[in-house]
Amino acid sequence: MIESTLQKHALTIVGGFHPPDDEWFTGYQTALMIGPDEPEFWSHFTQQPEYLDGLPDGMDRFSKRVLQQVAEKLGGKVYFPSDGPPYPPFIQWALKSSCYQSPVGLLVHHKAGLFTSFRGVLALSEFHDLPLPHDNPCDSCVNQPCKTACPIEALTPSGYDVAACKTYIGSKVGSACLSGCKVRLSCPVSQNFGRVKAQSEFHMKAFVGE
Ligand code: B12
Repeated sequence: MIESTLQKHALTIVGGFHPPDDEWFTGYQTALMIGPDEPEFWSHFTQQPEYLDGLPDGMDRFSKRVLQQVAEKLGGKVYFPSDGPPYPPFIQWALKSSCYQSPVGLLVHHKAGLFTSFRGVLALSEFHDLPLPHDNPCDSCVNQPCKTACPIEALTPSGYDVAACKTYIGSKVGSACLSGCKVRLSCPVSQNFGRVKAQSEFHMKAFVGE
């Protein structure tokens, strides 16, 4: 029922966990990490008022409207990755929910690969069964192309140089990265995920403009 409600908004359950009784989840027994349902997400989102109005943070505004409605319907609450600073610990939550740390630091997921991302986390008071766990796809990835895919070695196993990445993408020679981060694109799992190029462009433009 939850999955079909989310699918109407081109969203899906990426993973979940049964949370501890901490500052975020007191009174809630289930946490579900919600992400875009690819490849439908982009064509759906671009028909929504938050995209069409051309105002800043359209995807965050869309996520808030839709997931707040879903949370209300289910009697739960929702946290968003952009709620900050200080930011809710999405990375820690993801690591409890079928996501792993890849060789380059980014999160990796068995379906999304390095394109793993979240639109929110739903906190529900009932105990729900969780999606089945999956192995880390990097364990069976022989070539690990992500380690060497960045043309300027800004994102490698030794870390992420955000300033160098932004400067390069903003330059003429680096503008090819605007259609998608080469590291994320190099992941064999990501390549079968169906992330639309226009969506990658949207995120990379937002990233460089920050
Ligand atoms: C701030 C932030 C950033 C900052 C990081 C600043 C820094 N490193 O100094 C900037 C703007 C650079 C950034 C960039 C990106 N980010 Co970011 N980011 C966040 C955010 C909103 C908060 C992180 C935070 O400060 N947490 C609090 C601190 C205390 O915890 P922390 O674990 O130490 O946080 C660190 C990591 O999150 C890391 N980080 C954040 N993003 C990224 C991206 C990469 C490539 C790496 C290696 C590390 C990294 O930087 C944080 C500060 O050191 C999270 C959402 C969330 N609520 O967690 C998303 C998040 C981590 N980012 C995400 C994404 C998708 C990206 C991008 C890849 C997307 C894009 N194209 O815009 C880009 C990278 C560009 C690229 N190569 O494609 C995803 C996860 C991706 C993944 N598979 O792991 C998240 C969860 C957002 C989401 N909606 O799903 N991000």
